[in-house]
Amino acid sequence: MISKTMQDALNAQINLEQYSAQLYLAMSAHCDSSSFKGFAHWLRVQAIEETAHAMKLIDFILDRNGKLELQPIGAPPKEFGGVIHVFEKTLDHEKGITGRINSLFELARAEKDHASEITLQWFVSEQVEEESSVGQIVDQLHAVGDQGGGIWYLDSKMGKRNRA
Ligand code: OFO
Repeated sequence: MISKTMQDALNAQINLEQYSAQLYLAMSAHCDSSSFKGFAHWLRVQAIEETAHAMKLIDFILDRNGKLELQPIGAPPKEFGGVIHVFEKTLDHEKGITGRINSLFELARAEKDHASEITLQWFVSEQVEEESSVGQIVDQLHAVGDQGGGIWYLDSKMGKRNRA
C-alpha cells in the first residue's frame, strides 16, 4: 500500500502531466494556425506522450491499491508568440517538470518507498531526454531565426516525428 504523502504527491504529478498535455495541444493549435504544420505535429505527439506519462502514474497508484484523485486541469495560455518563443517556453516548462520529478524521487527515497523510486527512475531518464530534444530544437531555431527558408526546413523536419 502506498503512503498518503506519496499518493498525494503522485496525484499532483498526474495533474501536472495532464496540464503539460493541455499546454502542448494549445501550442500545437497555435503553430497549426500559422501554417507551421510540422511544429504542430511535433507538439501534438508531445501532448500524446504527456497523457501517456499521466497514465503510467495512474496505473502505478492503482497497482499499489492507492486512490486516484483527479483534479481540474489548468487552462493553458491563449497567446504564445512566434515559434522560437513556443519552444523556449516548452524548454522552461520541461525544466520545471524535471524539478518536480526530482523532488518526487527524493520523497520516495525519504519514505523508503522502493517501488515508487523505481517507477520514478523512468521519469528521471525521460526528463533528460525531453530537455535534450527540446533544447536541440531551441538551438536550431536560434540558428535559423524565425524568418526565411530555414524555419520552413525545420518545420518539415519536425513533421517527421514518429508517434511513441
Ligand atoms: Fe511528462 O514530461 Fe514533459 O512535461
